[in-house]
Amino acid sequence: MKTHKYKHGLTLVEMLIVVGVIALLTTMVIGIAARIDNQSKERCLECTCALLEFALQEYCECTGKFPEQPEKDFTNAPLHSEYLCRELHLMPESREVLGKLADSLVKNEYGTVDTPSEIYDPWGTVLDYRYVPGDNFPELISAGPDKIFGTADDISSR
Ligand SMILES: [Ca+2]
Repeated sequence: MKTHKYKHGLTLVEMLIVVGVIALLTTMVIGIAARIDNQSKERCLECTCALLEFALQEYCECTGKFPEQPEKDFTNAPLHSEYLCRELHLMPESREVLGKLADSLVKNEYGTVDTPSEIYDPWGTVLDYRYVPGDNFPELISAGPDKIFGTADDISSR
Protein backbone atom coordinates (compact mmCIF):
# COMPACT_ATOMS: atom_id res chain seq x y z
CA MET A 1 0.00 0.00 0.00
CA LYS A 2 1.24 3.42 -0.93
CA THR A 3 1.41 5.99 1.83
CA HIS A 4 1.53 9.73 1.30
CA LYS A 5 4.09 11.45 3.39
CA TYR A 6 3.58 15.20 3.43
CA LYS A 7 6.42 17.51 4.21
CA HIS A 8 5.76 20.58 6.24
CA GLY A 9 7.86 23.77 5.92
CA LEU A 10 10.48 24.70 3.32
CA THR A 11 13.66 22.96 2.32
CA LEU A 12 16.98 24.76 2.54
CA VAL A 13 17.03 25.35 -1.22
CA GLU A 14 13.53 26.88 -1.15
CA MET A 15 14.56 29.12 1.76
CA LEU A 16 17.63 30.31 -0.16
CA ILE A 17 15.49 31.08 -3.21
CA VAL A 18 13.03 33.09 -1.09
CA VAL A 19 15.87 35.02 0.60
CA GLY A 20 17.46 35.69 -2.80
CA VAL A 21 14.20 37.00 -4.26
CA ILE A 22 13.65 39.25 -1.22
CA ALA A 23 17.21 40.60 -1.51
CA LEU A 24 16.74 41.26 -5.23
CA LEU A 25 13.43 43.08 -4.67
CA THR A 26 14.94 45.14 -1.83
CA THR A 27 17.84 46.20 -4.05
CA MET A 28 15.45 47.20 -6.83
CA VAL A 29 13.25 49.24 -4.47
CA ILE A 30 16.26 51.02 -2.95
CA GLY A 31 17.61 51.83 -6.44
CA ILE A 32 14.26 53.22 -7.59
CA ALA A 33 13.85 55.25 -4.39
CA ALA A 34 17.33 56.74 -4.82
CA ARG A 35 16.55 57.68 -8.43
CA ILE A 36 13.26 59.33 -7.43
CA ASP A 37 15.03 61.18 -4.61
CA ASN A 38 17.68 62.49 -7.03
CA GLN A 39 15.02 63.56 -9.54
CA SER A 40 13.11 65.50 -6.88
CA LYS A 41 16.36 67.18 -5.78
CA GLU A 42 17.10 68.13 -9.39
CA ARG A 43 13.64 69.75 -9.66
CA CYS A 44 14.28 71.58 -6.39
CA LEU A 45 17.62 72.80 -7.77
CA GLU A 46 15.95 74.04 -10.97
CA CYS A 47 13.47 76.06 -8.88
CA THR A 48 16.28 77.39 -6.66
CA CYS A 49 18.33 78.48 -9.67
CA ALA A 50 15.28 80.11 -11.29
CA LEU A 51 14.62 82.08 -8.10
CA LEU A 52 18.26 83.09 -7.78
CA GLU A 53 18.41 84.19 -11.41
CA PHE A 54 15.32 86.29 -10.80
CA ALA A 55 16.97 87.78 -7.70
CA LEU A 56 20.08 88.49 -9.78
CA GLN A 57 17.98 90.27 -12.41
CA GLU A 58 16.29 92.35 -9.70
CA TYR A 59 19.70 93.20 -8.27
CA CYS A 60 20.93 94.15 -11.76
CA GLU A 61 17.93 96.40 -12.37
CA CYS A 62 18.66 98.26 -9.10
CA THR A 63 22.43 98.56 -9.40
CA GLY A 64 23.03 98.32 -13.15
CA LYS A 65 25.36 95.34 -12.73
CA PHE A 66 25.47 91.81 -11.35
CA PRO A 67 27.33 91.05 -8.12
CA GLU A 68 31.01 90.70 -8.82
CA GLN A 69 32.89 87.53 -8.19
CA PRO A 70 35.27 88.12 -5.29
CA GLU A 71 37.73 85.45 -6.41
CA LYS A 72 38.49 84.41 -9.94
CA ASP A 73 40.16 81.08 -9.20
CA PHE A 74 36.88 79.11 -9.21
CA THR A 75 37.89 77.06 -6.18
CA ASN A 76 36.20 78.81 -3.28
CA ALA A 77 32.47 78.13 -3.66
CA PRO A 78 31.59 79.05 -0.02
CA LEU A 79 33.19 82.47 -0.43
CA HIS A 80 31.32 83.01 -3.73
CA SER A 81 28.02 81.98 -2.12
CA GLU A 82 28.57 84.20 0.93
CA TYR A 83 29.35 87.17 -1.30
CA LEU A 84 26.31 86.49 -3.51
CA CYS A 85 24.02 86.29 -0.46
CA ARG A 86 25.44 89.48 1.03
CA GLU A 87 24.99 91.37 -2.23
CA LEU A 88 21.45 90.08 -2.86
CA HIS A 89 20.45 91.05 0.70
CA LEU A 90 21.55 94.63 0.04
CA MET A 91 18.75 95.37 -2.45
CA PRO A 92 15.17 95.09 -1.13
CA GLU A 93 13.90 93.65 -4.43
CA SER A 94 16.46 90.87 -4.61
CA ARG A 95 16.22 90.28 -0.83
CA GLU A 96 12.49 89.68 -1.24
CA VAL A 97 13.11 87.04 -3.92
CA LEU A 98 15.86 85.48 -1.80
CA GLY A 99 13.33 85.13 1.03
CA LYS A 100 11.31 82.75 -1.15
CA LEU A 101 14.06 80.13 -1.11
CA ALA A 102 13.37 77.07 1.06
CA ASP A 103 14.75 77.58 4.56
CA SER A 104 16.65 74.31 4.32
CA LEU A 105 18.72 75.73 1.45
CA VAL A 106 19.86 78.91 3.18
CA LYS A 107 22.32 78.79 6.07
CA ASN A 108 22.22 81.82 8.38
CA GLU A 109 19.52 83.65 6.45
CA TYR A 110 20.27 86.88 8.32
CA GLY A 111 24.00 86.44 8.17
CA THR A 112 26.61 88.52 9.95
CA VAL A 113 30.30 89.00 9.25
CA ASP A 114 31.11 86.09 11.59
CA THR A 115 28.34 83.81 10.32
CA PRO A 116 27.68 84.80 6.72
CA SER A 117 24.71 83.48 4.74
CA GLU A 118 25.29 80.73 2.25
CA ILE A 119 22.99 79.07 -0.28
CA TYR A 120 23.05 75.30 -0.53
CA ASP A 121 21.92 72.87 -3.17
CA PRO A 122 19.42 70.12 -2.25
CA TRP A 123 22.30 67.66 -1.65
CA GLY A 124 23.73 69.92 1.06
CA THR A 125 26.69 71.43 -0.80
CA VAL A 126 27.10 75.18 -1.12
CA LEU A 127 26.07 76.58 -4.52
CA ASP A 128 28.88 78.12 -6.52
CA TYR A 129 28.47 81.40 -8.35
CA ARG A 130 30.77 82.30 -11.19
CA TYR A 131 31.13 84.09 -14.47
CA VAL A 132 31.77 82.29 -17.69
CA PRO A 133 34.31 84.09 -19.91
CA GLY A 134 32.49 85.88 -22.70
CA ASP A 135 29.13 85.88 -20.91
CA ASN A 136 28.13 88.61 -18.50
CA PHE A 137 25.24 86.72 -16.87
CA PRO A 138 26.57 84.80 -13.86
CA GLU A 139 26.25 81.04 -13.65
CA LEU A 140 25.09 79.06 -10.61
CA ILE A 141 26.65 75.64 -10.20
CA SER A 142 25.70 72.72 -8.00
CA ALA A 143 28.25 70.02 -7.19
CA GLY A 144 25.44 67.52 -7.78
CA PRO A 145 24.73 64.22 -6.02
CA ASP A 146 28.43 63.40 -5.45
CA LYS A 147 28.94 66.77 -3.67
CA ILE A 148 32.25 67.37 -5.50
CA PHE A 149 32.78 70.27 -7.91
CA GLY A 150 34.33 69.56 -11.29
CA THR A 151 32.83 66.10 -11.85
CA ALA A 152 30.39 64.89 -14.51
CA ASP A 153 27.28 65.19 -12.31
CA ASP A 154 27.72 68.94 -11.66
CA ILE A 155 24.57 70.86 -12.57
CA SER A 156 24.74 74.35 -14.05
CA SER A 157 21.95 76.92 -14.20
CA ARG A 158 22.62 77.11 -17.97
CA1 LIG B 1 29.82 66.72 -8.85
